[in-house]
Amino acid sequence: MKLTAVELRRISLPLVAPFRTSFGTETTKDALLVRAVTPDGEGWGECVAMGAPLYSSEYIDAAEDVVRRFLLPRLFAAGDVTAGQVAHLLAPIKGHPMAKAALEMALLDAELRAAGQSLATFFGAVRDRVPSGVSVGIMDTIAQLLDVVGGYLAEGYVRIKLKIEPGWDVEPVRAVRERFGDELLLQVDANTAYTLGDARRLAELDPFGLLLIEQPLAEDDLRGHAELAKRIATPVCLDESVTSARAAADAIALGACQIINVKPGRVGGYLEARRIAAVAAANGVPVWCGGMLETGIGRGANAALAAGPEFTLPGDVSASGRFYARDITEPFVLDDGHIRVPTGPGIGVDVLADVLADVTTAVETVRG
Ligand code: OSB
Ligand code: MG
Repeated sequence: MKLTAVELRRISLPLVAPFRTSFGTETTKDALLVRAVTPDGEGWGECVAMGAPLYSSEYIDAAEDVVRRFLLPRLFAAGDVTAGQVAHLLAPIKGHPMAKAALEMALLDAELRAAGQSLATFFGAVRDRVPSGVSVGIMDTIAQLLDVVGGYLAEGYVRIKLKIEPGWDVEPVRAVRERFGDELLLQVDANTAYTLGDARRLAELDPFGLLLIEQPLAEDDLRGHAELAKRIATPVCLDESVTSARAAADAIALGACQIINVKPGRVGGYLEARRIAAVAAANGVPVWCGGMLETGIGRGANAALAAGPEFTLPGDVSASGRFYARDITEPFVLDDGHIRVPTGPGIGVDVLADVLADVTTAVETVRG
């Protein structure tokens, strides 16, 4: 496809409640949307970089800058470009996977829309709805946590993930297990907040039968995760560390993870995310689809990814209402604890022009 122009749009959406993790508290979601314009139609991409480089080294202003100054010129210079070529064309630019992912996503959406094929079909989806888990932030009190978890369970979420950090780990897990029982699918996510020296503390989670502990140690600490995995009974799942299919293969070979959280933005796009799922499946490692507080655009694409055969665990693909009172697409809603996978061409969601206009803080069109 010939990329004629790309619209770069910044939006700001208020969150329904603050979302606190070990790395910070979010109250609004700022996102960079990219709209690829081609003679054969348009496509949307969402950059999941956050406002500050706290989850990973990327942040939204840097993503926009690298898109404008370094990535788009290479795509425009390529003439005809397919989504499958984007990663290769952009590889000389180091890093910035979330920025690259947004561009690849927009081209993939445009291609599939033009071809009349859904992203889910393209990914080889084996289900038309995906089980929905929810990521629960760190709270001020255990009582508040129990209220919030109870509310999500009443809504129908099939799996609960508690954000943890030193000082908010064993007690909240114990309280949730005591209140909601041993059958509840429960896991925790530390976002790198621990060190190997905390192994004994983390082993205190063993009796609670957690599905997994996500990214307890630093992003670059594969050896530490492998050692930790020997010292605790809870399966270790990696998020931040899995930056590519090669990193996934390394982590598996080292024994650093028994489960992988696949996030397209973190690994440079949905195509690399599919390769990670393939590497994991070939090694018998279960995967699930993570989230980055996506708007309906990224949420729809994540639902399609999670419909792939390798995604055997419930992911962080929640209803839009988990984060947003008003989304920029028709909201994804819970249907008996599941999210329906879009069936329309491309990502299969339509952007609501009036909402989009309301939440836009800046927009610019870059021409090739
Ligand atoms: O570590 O999975 C994470 C949100 C932002 C950054 C990192 C993470 C998260 C979540 C929320 O846990 C997932 C979601 O529902 O979008
Ligand atoms: Mg995580």
